[in-house]
Amino acid sequence: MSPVTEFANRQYPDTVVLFDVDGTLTPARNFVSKEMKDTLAKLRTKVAIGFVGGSDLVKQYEQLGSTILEDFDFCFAENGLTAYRLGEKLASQSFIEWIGDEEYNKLVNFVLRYIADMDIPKKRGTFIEFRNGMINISPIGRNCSREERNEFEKYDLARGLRKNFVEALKAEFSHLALTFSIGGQISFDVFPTGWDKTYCLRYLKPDGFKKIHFFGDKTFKGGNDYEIYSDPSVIGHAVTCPEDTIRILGELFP
Ligand code: M1P
Repeated sequence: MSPVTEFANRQYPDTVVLFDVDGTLTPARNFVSKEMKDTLAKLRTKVAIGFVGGSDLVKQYEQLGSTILEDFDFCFAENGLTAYRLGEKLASQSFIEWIGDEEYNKLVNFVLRYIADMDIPKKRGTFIEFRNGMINISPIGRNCSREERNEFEKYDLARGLRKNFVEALKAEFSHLALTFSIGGQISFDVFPTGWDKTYCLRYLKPDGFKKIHFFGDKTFKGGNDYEIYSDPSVIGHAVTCPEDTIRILGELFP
């Protein structure tokens, strides 16, 4: 079946709407609401839909539900470095193959030393999460509790801990084309420059969509939605929360 036919039953077959996850479809690292699920199901009768999150697929299953591969036409985890179209996995690249073990080890050693020297009230576990298309670094550690996560976010906002960490990494690894992106509450992502959310756009090309909408909450410069939001081929929508997403969708696709 040709790609065009696969979306021909939608009201606007040449349109795809992509969503960031945290802060756009769900509250940060939290669950999707019934209202959002119903809104997306209705939207899918009109256009093709997809999500593009910085997190890995496991977290997106947790937040968006166990049927994401059936509920979305396109599922893009880790900015699209893990990609599915109509439930089928698409070919991808990997961070470790790109960077190589030698440089990767230097990066890990620097990060762990830096965190060891950080004077912060709480440290938990999983300071580096190794993913397919990126690594995720968290000074408090990814397996902190929700309460600890909220506390850390406030503590960091007042002190710029992650900002300084990123500056130190940029200086130390200036010979590598790496991007450091603060997309959530307790961590930042590290990936090759160009492997931001615009990476997923290559997977939309074969379907020949004429309109690509993107909704995100971190659309400001330095936010992890900035590049895709400002891409010339994309119609960007900046939102403040999931309710805002629903409101704008209601105006665009009544
Ligand atoms: O989707 C935004 C970010 O969500 C998580 O961030 P944090 O745990 O810091 O709130 C992470 O999965 C991160 O990779 C992702 O960019």
